Amino acid sequence: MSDIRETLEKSPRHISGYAEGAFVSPDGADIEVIDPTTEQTVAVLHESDAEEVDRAVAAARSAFDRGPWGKATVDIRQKALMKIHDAILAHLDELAVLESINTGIPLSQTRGLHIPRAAYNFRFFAEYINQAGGEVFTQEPGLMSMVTYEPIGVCGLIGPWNMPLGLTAMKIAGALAFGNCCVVKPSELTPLTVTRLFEIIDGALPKGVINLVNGRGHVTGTALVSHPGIDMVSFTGGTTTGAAILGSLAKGIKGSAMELGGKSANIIYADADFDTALDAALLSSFMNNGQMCLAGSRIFVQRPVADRFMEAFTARARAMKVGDPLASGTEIGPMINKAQLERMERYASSGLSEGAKLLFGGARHAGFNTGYYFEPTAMMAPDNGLAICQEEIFGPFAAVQVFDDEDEMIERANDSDFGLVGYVWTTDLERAMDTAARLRTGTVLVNTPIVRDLRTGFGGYKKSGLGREGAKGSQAMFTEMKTTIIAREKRNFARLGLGAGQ
Ligand code: TXE
Repeated sequence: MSDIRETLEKSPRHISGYAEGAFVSPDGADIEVIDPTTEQTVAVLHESDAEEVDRAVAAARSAFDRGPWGKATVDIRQKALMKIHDAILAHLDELAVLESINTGIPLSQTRGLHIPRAAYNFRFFAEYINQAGGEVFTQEPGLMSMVTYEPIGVCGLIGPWNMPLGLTAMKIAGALAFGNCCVVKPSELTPLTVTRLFEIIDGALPKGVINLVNGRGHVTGTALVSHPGIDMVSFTGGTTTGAAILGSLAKGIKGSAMELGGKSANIIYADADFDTALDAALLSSFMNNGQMCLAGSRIFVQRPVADRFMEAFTARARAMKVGDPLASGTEIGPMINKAQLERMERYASSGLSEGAKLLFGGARHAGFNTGYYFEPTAMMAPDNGLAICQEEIFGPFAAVQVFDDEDEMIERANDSDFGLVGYVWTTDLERAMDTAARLRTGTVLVNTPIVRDLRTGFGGYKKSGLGREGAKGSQAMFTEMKTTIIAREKRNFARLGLGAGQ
């Protein structure tokens, strides 16, 4: 495993773009891609500038407007999607190591979850399009109203750095499944696996159907979202960036799907199965190095079990193995970059200055000479108004609040700009159903940590986003709904111009 890292350090990979079925070497700025564990350069990204973006969009536009993909049979699209699925699994080990090197996420998670999930996205949509159809309404005699779903056209797909291949694959699979062509832009921090995907699927699709641009948000990203040749943008990333992209899309009246931030409540009632709720609280706060939009890191625990929870949560978190993401047994790796590490420090000091009590952690990890390591951290917050309870921290940082009254707690849980996920732990079915119904979030998970069932929609209320990813949600995102009304027999309707009384 670490020989891949050694090779990359000796000879950093060159990250470029892909358009019209071939790799291109853009003339834009060269940007170093850093391994957050070693702080060494593992790749040099040749940035796609506006001209390069234009070329990629033109390739997608031409493939959509004149190529075979939009009209390809379901069978052809299924075979292509399954080819990509198989290619990812055939490169599972390599992609997982690359992902761990680039993101700092432990190999057990990239190999066990992220890369298999990236592959599964393609299989899921290959199977889904076999069953997906339209609707026909025949309520009025002689009239038939047909609703069909047509590809939207050219999709700009912008991915984040916290699960680079898995989340971007979700967008690519959905866009292709419904007959679209696309231009993909991974995060400039983590371009390794998405770019590698383009290499391993080279030739699997007609030219121009899928294109790649690499670069920073304010250069490549803005050129892509403001390009008149795209029809929609599917974006996963921060809420502020999402708002900027929406502003740009509004000018061209373009569609969008936005998967943005979260600050999800994890509610532990006193009657919950304590040990399972504890296991899940650790996972929801610290998996993926805590860098998850769906982290359940705003923990509400009911008073009768609060002390017991705090004690056990602290002991288990302190025992977690922080280390090199490639080393076996590592449970938490470094933050994605120095900026994110400094952001953690800022939240630690803002929490304390606003009156939170430190349970554990709270500082840079002292045990490493290199790498952006932050200690797994939790603070007990006196109320929900603190910045650590309101803002998405995006790191291994939990904010715990104690509650007595159920109604008052639900009010606090909903007192958030975000509304992505809510977690509920109770053995009382009525309480579970009631809490689930009252949480203003796109997904509620009862007595389970996160489960992503692609047949359901995933997305957020409020500033957590627009639209849903998954089966019907992705269909809505990547298609235009067309209504065709057909008169099957001659109909009577008002006849103008025949003189009064006719
Ligand atoms: O993400 P950005 P950043 C949150 C998290 C994190 C914060 C900032 O709180 O700390 O966002 O992270 C591209 N036009 N999440 O700065 O900026 C960019 O190049 C077009 C939550 O890394 O949102 C990258 O490909 N594109 C989250 C992508 O947007 C632009 C995942 C995400 O970058 C652009 C990641 C622009 N103007 C961060 N500016 C989640 N919900 O899972 C940037 N980009």
